[in-house]
Amino acid sequence: MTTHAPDLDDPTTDPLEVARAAAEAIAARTGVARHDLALVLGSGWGGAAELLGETVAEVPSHEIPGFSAPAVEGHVGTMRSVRLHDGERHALVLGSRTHLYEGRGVRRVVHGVRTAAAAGARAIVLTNGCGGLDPSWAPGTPVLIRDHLNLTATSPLEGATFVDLTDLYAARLRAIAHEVDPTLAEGVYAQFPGPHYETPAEVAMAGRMGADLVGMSTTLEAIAARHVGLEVLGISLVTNLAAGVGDEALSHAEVIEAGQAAAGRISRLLAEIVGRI
Ligand code: 8IG
Repeated sequence: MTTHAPDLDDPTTDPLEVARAAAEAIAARTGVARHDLALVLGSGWGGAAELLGETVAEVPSHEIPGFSAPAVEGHVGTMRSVRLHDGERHALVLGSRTHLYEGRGVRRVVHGVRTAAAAGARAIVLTNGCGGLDPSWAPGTPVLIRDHLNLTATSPLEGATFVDLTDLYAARLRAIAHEVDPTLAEGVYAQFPGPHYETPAEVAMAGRMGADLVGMSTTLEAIAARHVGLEVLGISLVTNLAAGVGDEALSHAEVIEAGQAAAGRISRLLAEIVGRI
């Protein structure tokens, strides 16, 4: 608990006002007045920010207005300010996210993204762990998000807020990622509400609709990011074959293992991409 920030759950509160309060608290707590870009670390990505630069401050997220404590094992409930290797820019690393399935409302789900923009970020890297539909993507394969299917039946935007989502996942940033790793695959990410995994029939449906990846995050955050003018890069870590694609049952232990196995590759990938953004 910190300040007298407005209540995010009060429908008469402007969520961007809470984001500004959060950004002020972050500046005060980290001593970094302005963050140039932000990253959200999803399942399996916990250690992937280690090579970005030097951590100059670390703050428990729930001490910043509008943020709540993480609910998922393998997620880290802290945010960090990292000075990048150029010695000038700073990245705000959000070590956890609020998922839609937590039932705390869409405003909480996208609060980190809005806060990043209020803190000065121009670009955001959204990472996640997900299921893959392509059987050639072994657990531990990173895949660039080219586009998405928002299957949550909701939006982070309220009222008549019409936002163009053409090129939501910025072609400029995807080109940088391909430069760093020419072998990176691209795919369409479908967000389901969760928290259960899909049935095999639902995975088959998603595939016919154009999905290559299935998960429980990212699309609402990407929409909110575009709304506040952030450039968006999305990277999924395939931690398991989606239900019915392989023969194995899905488990959260498998998710954590795949993240650990891929740690070196995805850490280098993130650091090199961020260095060029
Ligand atoms: I990690 O197979 C992870 N998150 N919806 N389906 C969905 N979310 C996921 C999956 C998956 N794996």
